[in-house]
Amino acid sequence: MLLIDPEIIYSMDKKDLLNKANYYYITDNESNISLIDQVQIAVENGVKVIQYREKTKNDREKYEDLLSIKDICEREALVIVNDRVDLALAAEADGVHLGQNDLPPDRVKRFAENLLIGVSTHGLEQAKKSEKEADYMAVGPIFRTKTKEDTCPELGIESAKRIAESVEIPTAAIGGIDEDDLGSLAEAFDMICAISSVTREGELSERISYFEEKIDEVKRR
Ligand code: 3NM
Repeated sequence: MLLIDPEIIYSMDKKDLLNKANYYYITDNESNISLIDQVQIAVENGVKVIQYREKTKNDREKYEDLLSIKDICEREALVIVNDRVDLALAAEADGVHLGQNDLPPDRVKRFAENLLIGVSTHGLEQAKKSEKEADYMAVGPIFRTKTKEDTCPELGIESAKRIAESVEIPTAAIGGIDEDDLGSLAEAFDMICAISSVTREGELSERISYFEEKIDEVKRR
């Protein structure tokens, strides 16, 4: 009998979820809804990838949040930890998302081989490099964002789309995106991430399901 290591099967499931993802949800401290409730609402509305981004809590609180988030996601959505490889490993999350000043992705892959690795990229050169080292990449900022400080210059839609079309791994557009941009961006990007225009405007479940469905509709065309 051929026995397949459950870790290998799970890693196939992870890639499968990544490939199905449309709207990429990042938790928002500035929402009036708790992070855990945000995740619950996102998963109920079909989101397949959740990034835990939390800048105020201590490590123990973050670890405990991650355990709760994993329970909610239960293999229906990926749990990706922003920046912190140690927290991702401790909580047995699905992946880690690394910025250009975080640990190098090729190094992380060597000691954390089961983690999916996402990388933030801000131009073509970084994207071409990350393509060889990461499982997916974010490309941004597309527009000016108020959510993150010290971002790189805005890429604009056309230049960001050219970057997405020139790499082979899944891509997520990020930075200042609202619903008017979904039609154009989803022609080139696999995933779209918008924080403030979803979490701080209107009813969260309606906003998420609108983004999820709109991106899916454009990708199916
Ligand atoms: N990373 P909003 S822009 C977390 O360019 C993050 O890498 C960015 O938030 C990058 O949708 C950004 O509210 C914030 O503009 C995105």
